[in-house]
Amino acid sequence: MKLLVLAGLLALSFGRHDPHMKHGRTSIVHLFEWRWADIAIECERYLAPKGFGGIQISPPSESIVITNPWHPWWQRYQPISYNLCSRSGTEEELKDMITRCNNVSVNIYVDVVINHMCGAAAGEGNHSDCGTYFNAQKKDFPSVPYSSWDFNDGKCKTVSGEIENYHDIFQVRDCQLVSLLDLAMESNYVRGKVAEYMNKLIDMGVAGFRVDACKHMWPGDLIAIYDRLHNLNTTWFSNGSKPFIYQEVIDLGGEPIQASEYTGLGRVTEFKYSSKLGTVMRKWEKEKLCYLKNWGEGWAFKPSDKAVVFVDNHDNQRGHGAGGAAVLTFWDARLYKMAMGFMLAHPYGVTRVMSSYRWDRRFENGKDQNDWMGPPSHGNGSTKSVPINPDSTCGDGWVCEHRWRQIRNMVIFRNVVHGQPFSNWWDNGNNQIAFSRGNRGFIVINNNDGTLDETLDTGLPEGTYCDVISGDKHCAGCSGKQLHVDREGKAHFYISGEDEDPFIAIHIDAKL
Ligand code: QV4
Ligand code: CA
Repeated sequence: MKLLVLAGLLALSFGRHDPHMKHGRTSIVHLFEWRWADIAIECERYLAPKGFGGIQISPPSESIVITNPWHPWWQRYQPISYNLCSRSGTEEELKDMITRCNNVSVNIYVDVVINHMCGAAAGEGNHSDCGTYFNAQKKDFPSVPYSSWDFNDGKCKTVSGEIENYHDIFQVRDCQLVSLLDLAMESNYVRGKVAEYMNKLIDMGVAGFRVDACKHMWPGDLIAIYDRLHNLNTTWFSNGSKPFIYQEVIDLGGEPIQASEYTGLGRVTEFKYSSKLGTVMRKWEKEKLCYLKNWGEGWAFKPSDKAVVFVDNHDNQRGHGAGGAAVLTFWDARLYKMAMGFMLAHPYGVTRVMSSYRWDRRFENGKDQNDWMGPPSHGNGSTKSVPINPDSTCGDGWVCEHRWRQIRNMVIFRNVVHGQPFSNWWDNGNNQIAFSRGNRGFIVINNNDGTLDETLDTGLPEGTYCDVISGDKHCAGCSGKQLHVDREGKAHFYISGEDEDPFIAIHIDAKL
């Protein structure tokens, strides 16, 4: 009987693990805090031609507006209604973006904040993105509508009403996460409102969701909501496609709530990946690149087909959430590019590329005092658009890691080698490694101080290849290094330990 129920649950949830990417594309880019109008044009002019499969967008729901500190990025994680009106734009602009991105086969995945509404202390004086009335002190959100009935306070047993102890699973699910009003998700009414919000987005054409704060919601409540979701819009997706679901569960071990409780429902964000890869690249805790040989499940990660992976995310790149100081970001560009190169070459998981903005980082007592700073903005707090420089990088404080040649070309590499096995591993017992993906792509990384000077088995067919890290293949030429693979599949690699980018990647589509 139990087995039958389990089998039924598995069958029901099957399909939510598939990101539905088109044309063999494989990666998501998180365009953190971008405006919808900028995303629409980025799909057409850059993401589609460069083979990006989808975008994670910032929460589109109307949120509180905080002015002290000044319009922090995290105000968007405090919804006050499910109106599609936010700092990134209006519902019309959102709709236009979804349509235009879908028309060039770039999927949209929406960050949905459904565990809670805004902070409990917000009263009459607080404002919202689009002027909708709310009063958090009275638990009054008339535009959903939610009222005091719809929150968890009765159930939470801590004195403060907040989560005080992550070892008590009831607190973690039923109490307030940093004072955010916690929704009572066992309620049929709340489930209905959340599903209505998500279904509206599905009908508009989105391909799935990054579900925020899943550790703080009971898996059973999430199943009840997911089961109410529509199939994807058939204008762009095949009949019967279920929305892709990836759930934010920070599980670095050591807590009773585990990501595996959620992997039957959809994918989960594998945070161990981010924190461990940073540790290895930095050579902390005696880690070495050669230990990456069994990267993936061998490192106690969730099964590959249940995971979404990333080098950094919008929280841990600024010390929020978890992952710690090891996490690599654009601030450590040299190691970051190597880590991204490794992630995108390695077969594990669905990969997500972070695209950030710069802020005035200011460390005091080991903490960034400005970790709250919102995106590049005008004086009134509205978000600036993303200007593109003649060299195709972004201006005005937008970092656009996804446009860095080394990262963009590895996104393409991943598409080219999709489905190919991890093979031809080589290491020097230290911080020099290499591997192929079947006979379609090969990467060599030198994270030693010394030189790498080796002849290696690449698994690739004979020919001359363009290194997509140091340059690009155009027409018949190559603006970077060239590598010669002989009849046996061997090639000679030389990488100085001092190179700005001490790694080389070649693939079948970059053959000259
Ligand atoms: C503060 C105090 C409270 C106090 C309250 C008084 O912390 O103890 O009672 O003031 O008003 C912000 C502030 C936080 C403030 C809170 C409520 O940082 O100081 O409480 O608002 O007003 C983001 C930010 C949070 C931010 C939140 C809401 O990271 O700092 O809180 O947005 O604006 C855990 C979770 C995981 C979570 C991670 C950050 O398991 O789910 O923490 N990650 C996701 C998102 C993240 C987001 C949230 C969840 C919440 O990725 O970006 O938090 O939606 O590990
Ligand atoms: Ca909760």
